[in-house]
Amino acid sequence: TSLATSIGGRTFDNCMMNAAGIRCQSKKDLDALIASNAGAYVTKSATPEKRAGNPSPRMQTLPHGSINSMGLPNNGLEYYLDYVIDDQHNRPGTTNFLSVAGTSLEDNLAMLHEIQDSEYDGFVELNLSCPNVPGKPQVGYDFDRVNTVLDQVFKFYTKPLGVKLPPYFDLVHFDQIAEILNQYPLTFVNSINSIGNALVVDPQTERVAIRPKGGFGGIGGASVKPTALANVRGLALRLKPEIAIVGTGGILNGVDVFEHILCGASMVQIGTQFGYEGTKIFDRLASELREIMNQKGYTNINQFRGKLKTFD
Ligand code: RRO
Repeated sequence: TSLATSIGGRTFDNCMMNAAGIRCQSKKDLDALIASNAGAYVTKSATPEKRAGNPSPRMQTLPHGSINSMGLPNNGLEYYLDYVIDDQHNRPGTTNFLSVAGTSLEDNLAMLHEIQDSEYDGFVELNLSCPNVPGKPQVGYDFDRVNTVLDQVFKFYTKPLGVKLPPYFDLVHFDQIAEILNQYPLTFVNSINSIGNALVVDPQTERVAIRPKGGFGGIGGASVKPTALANVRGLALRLKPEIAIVGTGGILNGVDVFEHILCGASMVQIGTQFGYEGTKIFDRLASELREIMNQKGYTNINQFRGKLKTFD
């Protein structure tokens, strides 16, 4: 039973990996992902320079997931670009994901120019959906802005690129974002980032759960799975077939992975639950997904990817 997948002509021996932000900020974190059974890794979203992020406490465990307002703490683009290029030399033929999240169009273009001019030949995941930088809106909710960003990027960028999107909640928004994305030579889209600007209240202390932004933060984990599946499915039905879908959100077990793939995901990413379990989660998820596939008589994921049934 194979868990292999392919995106943009690159193959991966396992369709599961970490989600950006979780246990991928340091070289030590990334080394652990390389040593694991994950099919690839994505780096913590980078800005041009190192950032400390928001004040703590900035993440809290919840009964059904997590809330965070990390505020883009990262070691700066050069740190991650050096790492992925080194890895490319050490393990030729493997593809990984370098995440970038400029807080302005200028920063995104400057970083992508640097990547374009480098030796790096892996995937870039352009994060258009960070909900947690005070004063900076989520680009993915401003459709004209998404169009402007991609128009500027593809004027010079020729390497494989995908975008990380926020969750959408209206079918008209699926139509509108897909119409824009379909105009560009994107390799993949990744849905979803956390459900932004939620509020968790502790009735005991009568206080919010995290310090930044008065307690407002992004929700991940089990409670976001139906929203994540809707976004994966909604985009799978609307995007041109050359654009692969990376499914992220609410994956705790092999059944969740199976559901994301049924909805159209070619690769899945695990955030909150990977944070809780560490790299051994990839062994557990692989054996759980294999068991489901074996029961159903599937020998590879393409036999059921995107084949979700509806009534009528
Ligand atoms: O660092 C963060 O606060 C963060 C980012 Br960049 C993101 O894209 N999604 C998220 O939940 N947190």
